[in-house]
Amino acid sequence: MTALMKADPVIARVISGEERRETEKIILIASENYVSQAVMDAQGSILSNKYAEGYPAKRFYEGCEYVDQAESLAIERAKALFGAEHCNVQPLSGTVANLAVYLTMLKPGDRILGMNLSHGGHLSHGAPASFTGRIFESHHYGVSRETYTIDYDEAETMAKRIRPKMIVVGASSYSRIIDFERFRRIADEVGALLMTDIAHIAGLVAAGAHPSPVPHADFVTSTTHKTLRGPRGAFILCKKEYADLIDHTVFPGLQGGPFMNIIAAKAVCFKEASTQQFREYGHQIVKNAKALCQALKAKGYEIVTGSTDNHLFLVNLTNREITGRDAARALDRAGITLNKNVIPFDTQSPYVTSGIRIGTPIVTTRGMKEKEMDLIADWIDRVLSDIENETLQKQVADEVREFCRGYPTRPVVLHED
Ligand code: DSN
Repeated sequence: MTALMKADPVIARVISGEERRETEKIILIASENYVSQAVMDAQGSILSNKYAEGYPAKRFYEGCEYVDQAESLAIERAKALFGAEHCNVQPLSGTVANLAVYLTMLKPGDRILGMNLSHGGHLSHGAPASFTGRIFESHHYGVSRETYTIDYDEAETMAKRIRPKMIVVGASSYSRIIDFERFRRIADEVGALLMTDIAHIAGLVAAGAHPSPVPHADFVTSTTHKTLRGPRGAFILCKKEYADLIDHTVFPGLQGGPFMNIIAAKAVCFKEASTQQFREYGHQIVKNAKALCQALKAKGYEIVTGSTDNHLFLVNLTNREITGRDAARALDRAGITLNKNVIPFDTQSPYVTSGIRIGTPIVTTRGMKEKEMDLIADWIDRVLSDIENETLQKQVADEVREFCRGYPTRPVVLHED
């Protein structure tokens, strides 16, 4: 950062501060990850200088011979990694990717059926606060009150009653395997299209640690920066028959010039995710989530759905008489960063919440395994058992800082060719 330190020391200090935070704290935010130096090198490269509206070999600018190679590689690697017929790697974010699918296949006012945001779904799946909930007539399935797992029977009954044009499947705070095959059957029964948003679990799918929706869904959208451990951005997978339509919606429909540096970094990410080392990483994320979940359960914490099958779980703090907001703030002061989260049927507002969401992608990237999850559970429990005690929070923060020294923040990826 020598040049930046000279040119803009204030921003250089912001970046150093963030680097220290990421190094000294245990980050359990389920949607974040720490990328490799190779991904950062591509992201921070001169490819950011290039305009390349269009697609490889069909650009509106000259001089695209190198960025064409980057985009073609990203597309081919993503198709191979997920076994898909077509891939568009230009969407700048997961919400834009979802919007591109909707705008390709739906008209304003069409009915969509997605997972309830407060049960673990996503804003862009038709939530009232999102434009997707305003443009379309959106309906929501959710989880059962008894098990807190997706109520597939309810989803089927709703689909038969509502006859949606598209069923949207995917979640940002749901801890169990999603049965994509069952949703395909429901979609077929009512003649609906099926879109699955695997932003959270894409890395697990790539690693074979969660079933893939690709054989079942008409469209699969995802971000690249969560469990997949790539740059911030997104992509769309679809059947060949929709390829031209999707590409045309992304550009020129929704976006202008694609970020070619980010597309190159996506190519690096897809290459890294196709290694045996990444497959082991994906499985270890799940083992760590299960271990942390069990350790907290053994200390009397109530886990939504009782356990986890993926990279995250929710803790219901109602029986501890603390809110998610207070728990998340106290833990952050103690060097453990996570987010407050509504639990299904929560009586608290989304700003307060009754729960916290815990995810293991980052601690796994740093090389932590099951035994470290026990230590993390102990620190969480000590802080939450005496939530007003700021001296204790400082003491835990010191212990966490010391502990974190042993775990690097950059994954060292062994490329296999
Ligand atoms: N904001 C992301 C998350 O934390 O789950 C979803 O987009």
